[in-house]
Amino acid sequence: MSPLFPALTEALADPDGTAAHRSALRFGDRSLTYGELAATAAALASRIGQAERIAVWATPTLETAVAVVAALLAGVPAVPLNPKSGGSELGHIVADSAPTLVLAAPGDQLPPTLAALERIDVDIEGIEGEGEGGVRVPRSAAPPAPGALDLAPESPALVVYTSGTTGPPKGAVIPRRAIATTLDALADAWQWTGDDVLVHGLPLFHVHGLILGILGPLRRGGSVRHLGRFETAGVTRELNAGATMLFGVPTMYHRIAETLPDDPALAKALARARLLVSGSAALPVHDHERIAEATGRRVIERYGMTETLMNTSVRADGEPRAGTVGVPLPGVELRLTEEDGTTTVEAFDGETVGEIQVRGPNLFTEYLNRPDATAAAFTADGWFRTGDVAVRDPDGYVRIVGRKATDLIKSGGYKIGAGEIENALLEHLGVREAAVTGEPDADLGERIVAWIVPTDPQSPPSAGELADHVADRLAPHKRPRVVHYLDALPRNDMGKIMKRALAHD
Ligand code: MCA
Ligand code: AMP
Repeated sequence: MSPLFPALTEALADPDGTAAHRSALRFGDRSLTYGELAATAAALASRIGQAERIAVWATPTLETAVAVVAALLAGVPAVPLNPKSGGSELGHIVADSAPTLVLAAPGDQLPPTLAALERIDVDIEGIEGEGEGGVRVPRSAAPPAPGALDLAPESPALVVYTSGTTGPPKGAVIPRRAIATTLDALADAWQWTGDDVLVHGLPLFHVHGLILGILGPLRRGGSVRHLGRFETAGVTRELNAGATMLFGVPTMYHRIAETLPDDPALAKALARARLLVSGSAALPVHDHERIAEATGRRVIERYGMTETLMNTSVRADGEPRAGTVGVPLPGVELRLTEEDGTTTVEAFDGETVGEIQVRGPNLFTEYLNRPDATAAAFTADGWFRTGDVAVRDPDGYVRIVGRKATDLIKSGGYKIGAGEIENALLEHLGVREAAVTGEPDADLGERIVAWIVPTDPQSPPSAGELADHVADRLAPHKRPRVVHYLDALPRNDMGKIMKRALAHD
């Protein structure tokens, strides 16, 4: 397989060449050229050595990007950890993925769950600089292990944890082949080149922010400017300072749409961008239209999943169409199937619904330690069942209209399983019974709603207490935003909770 990052390989081979001086990563006022990134990551890669698997404390910082690149150079699979993960979620991920060491920025406080792991600090200050624009020389650059840049395509690159409907998150094992394939398919669809400068403020422990948002520009030999946290002012600043592309989840574009009427500078900046891309959840047509009206630019959507990386996209040279996720990317086979999961829907009529199933080199290999779940995710003939339900327009554009599992909630672009929140709520002594649903939310897409039967109806735990309880155990984005108190949950004759009855209360 050719190297994952040709520009890094070139910079390693010729540290004084032009490629080495190109900008690679910038987070706030800290940045690295390809030469600096190659040297820093190579030095770190040599310290990772032969570890079987490593964890990365994935704060939205330069250190995280360097750590992941180092792991890829070393050929060691990396598990990005959400630094806001609560105790039980982190405990599960660490026990399941069994990393031998953790990479973190110097000074980061790591929780006790990680205390048993060897820690390596990602030392970017080890680069001594001549200041802005000058040539900086790493103190301890060591060449990567021979062949490390050229590993077997099937070898695992990342293990990314993703929620299911019940139980704790599962680790999707993503091979190098899938990363290279998906990024090259996006390059084709978006005419994405090394001249592009991407801006975003996405978290770095998921596919969107990490694989598309960091590894994407690096594979192209281009650069990325990360905002640290999403803010419309940062988007304006970077697009005015040469950024050409913006990636975001619908919540971010919704906030942009809300801000635009009072912020002409933001409208002007967005109008200059080459490409505005939304993904991870559906961007409502109303937000599409507000942005188009204020900026003259159309946001394009792409559709992906942790297990499949990217499946479809509106192409840069295609017709943007709000409410659709475009056409299958090069190399991706996509079909719709009927309820039985195997009979294919042949219609391209914008009406006939079916489950999206995909096949192709963009897919993950397996769920770590979960052969049962891996087997269940594929049909007998090797198609991955996405669980997303869609129709296809006559020209092949895919329109997602829903999903099979009502117990999966997409909030702020994060996929969240109702079951894991219910389990966390049930660990609260004041909770006798719990059910969790998602309801529409203009900002988050869906908000998490908890339906609680308190142990003591006279003194139920407050909504804030339950939100904190979930945030502490799982992660803040999984906390319920609304809590309803009931005397009993509606159940059918089999004793199963009838969530549809709840949602319509
Ligand atoms: C509030 N906070 C709390 C609590 N209440 N913390 C602890 N306990 C509490 N009870 C804190 C939060 O941690 C947060 O802190 C702040 O208050 C605001 O909270 P929240 O409203 O939840 O966050 P937000 O600022 O509104 O976040 C919106 C967001 C975020 C920025 C859009 O949802 C986001 O980054 N989403 C991206 C998700 C994503 O990347 N998904 C891709 C999955 P603080 O402000 O300090 O954080 S990959 C995927 O889906 C596929 C492959 C694909 O297609 O892309
Ligand atoms: P995750 O498992 O967090 O990777 O989320 C994957 C899911 O996000 C998909 O199965 C879809 O339901 C949803 N998704 C991603 N992109 C889009 C999009 N552009 N429109 C609608 N849903 C999307």
